[in-house]
Amino acid sequence: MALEHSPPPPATEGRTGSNTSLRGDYSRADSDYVVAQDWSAYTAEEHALYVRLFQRQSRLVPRYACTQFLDSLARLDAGSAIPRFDAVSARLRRATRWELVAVPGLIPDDVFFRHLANRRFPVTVWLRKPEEAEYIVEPDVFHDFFGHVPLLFEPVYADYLQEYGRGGLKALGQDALDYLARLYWYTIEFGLIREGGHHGLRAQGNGLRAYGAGLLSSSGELAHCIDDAAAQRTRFDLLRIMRTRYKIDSYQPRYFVIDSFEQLLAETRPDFTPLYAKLRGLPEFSAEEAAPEDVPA
Ligand code: HBI
Ligand code: FE
Repeated sequence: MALEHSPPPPATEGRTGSNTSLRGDYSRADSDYVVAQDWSAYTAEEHALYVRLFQRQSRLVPRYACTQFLDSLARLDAGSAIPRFDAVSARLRRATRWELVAVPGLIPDDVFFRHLANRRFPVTVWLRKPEEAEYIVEPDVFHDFFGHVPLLFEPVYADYLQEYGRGGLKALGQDALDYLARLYWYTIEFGLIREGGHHGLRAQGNGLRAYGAGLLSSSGELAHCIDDAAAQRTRFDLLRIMRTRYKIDSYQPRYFVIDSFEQLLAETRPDFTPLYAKLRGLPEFSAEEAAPEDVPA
């Protein structure tokens, strides 16, 4: 079934602004907002820009990205052109039973969650313009592919993302989307991990690494989140995260740090219903505000 109009902007806080129109072509999307990638329609200029973005980030990630991301990226060998989603899907299915689906851009929350709950990751088909090389608001193919896809090869992370999708579907029925969207933001998009655990020190740095896609695909924030002393880094705390608003138009003032993907998965498996009930009685934090119980990470 073809849609006749663009989707309603997802109802998460600020993710797509208010009613600003989305940039993709939704006219050919099916009822799950899936489109054909139409790989042959990318221009030589688009492939060249993608390669430029890929090379820029590839120089940064060895210092700043988590080990699992680096291992997957090396094996993906996806830096010579905009990747063909079908080819990557075939490999993903074998590795973690995930696959990629092509989408026109941001899609409604319920559709997005249903894809994740079924181990399908929506990847935007279009690429940013050259003048947006440094910064873009909506996700494009570079953000979605470079930032999100490598970790789908990591079995525990892959399970976490599916659990997140299931949780999202539940949250919609409980009027708890704002809480759950913050978990997405502070883990899947802007999460940090302390490799070797909070008590162990690694030879280089402190083992502090990025695993969030918004960081991994960013030219500036990737170094900032690890190196800048002004960035606040707080130990992962589900309740604290769900109480914390976020910024979409600047670097994050605060990052939450996990010890392992196992920790993330274990904390996300339980039913959040009691947590949501508790949250409704608690005040929220602004993005920059510190809480007395914060544990520095
Ligand atoms: N659509 N394509 C796409 N990518 C997203 O990250 C996305 C979305 N729709 C909704 C959505 N995210 C939110 O529900 C989450 O950020 C919570
Ligand atoms: Fe993203």
